[in-house]
Amino acid sequence: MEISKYQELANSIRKDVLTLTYEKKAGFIGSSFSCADIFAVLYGGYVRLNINDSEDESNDTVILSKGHAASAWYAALANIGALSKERLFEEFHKSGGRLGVHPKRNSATGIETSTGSLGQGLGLGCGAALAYKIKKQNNRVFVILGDGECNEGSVWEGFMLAKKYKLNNLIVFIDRNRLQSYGHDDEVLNMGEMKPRLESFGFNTLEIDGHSCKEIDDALKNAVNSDKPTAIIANTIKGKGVAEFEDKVLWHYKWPEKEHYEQGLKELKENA
Ligand SMILES: Cc1ncc(C[n+]2csc(CCOP(=O)(O)OP(=O)(O)O)c2C)c(N)n1
Repeated sequence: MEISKYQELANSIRKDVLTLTYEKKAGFIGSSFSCADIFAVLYGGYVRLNINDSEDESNDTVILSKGHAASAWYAALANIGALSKERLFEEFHKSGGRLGVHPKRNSATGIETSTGSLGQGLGLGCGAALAYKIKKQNNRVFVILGDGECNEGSVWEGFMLAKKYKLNNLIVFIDRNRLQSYGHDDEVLNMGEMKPRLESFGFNTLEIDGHSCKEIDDALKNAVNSDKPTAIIANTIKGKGVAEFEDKVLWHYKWPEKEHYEQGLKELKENA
């Protein structure tokens, strides 16, 4: 896909997330905007998914380990036709519905793993990648981690395991927005320089601007040809795309009011 198409897709994802969080008064807008460009390039160009068959053996596995950003995942799936927009807007955060604020296994085509409790996704991803190796299938596994999530020890067990089993079919994004739910990294628990750490864990490690679709695309081109597991440190801004939401701890939790919604749509339209 052309870079401009990825950018259009990212913009549509943000618009849908904005509308969802405004209408439903639910979801995590800052966290979802942070990884919108990553989702756009993944689904625009790399994830092999039969949108008509969630059981298709050739489907790749995507795990949103920072599960609270599910609205961005649903919006990405809706924008590639794997989930209808009607269902997206009808069922998100609806009592009895399956499109929860955190992703639930088998709730939509392409969602194989429930997440929400941080620190679980990489271990699950390693298991899936190892299973594909054992079954001699060439499917890939994409895991999206939060950087605050990387404070969890279980994440580092996953990084160790990936090297041991030579999981070059595993591609991990770290959404490095340096803001968690209670403050910035340096106020909570700073991960410091992640690149040398990940290299020392045996990863093909790339560091990019996580809002540049071109850099995300280049990193994925590199990753799919790597003989090692790949970690992509994507430097991002939480809430990226609407000035009011950017890099503010409040917008981890807050839902847009009418004025934020209208201003947000205006800015997203201007950037389209
Ligand atoms: C095990 C666990 N502990 C705490 C939480 C509550 N929680 C939800 S989001 C969040 C912050 C996550 O920060 P980060 O991983 O940096 O993701 P971001 O939203 O900034 O992209 C926390 C602590 C959780 N979901 N799971």
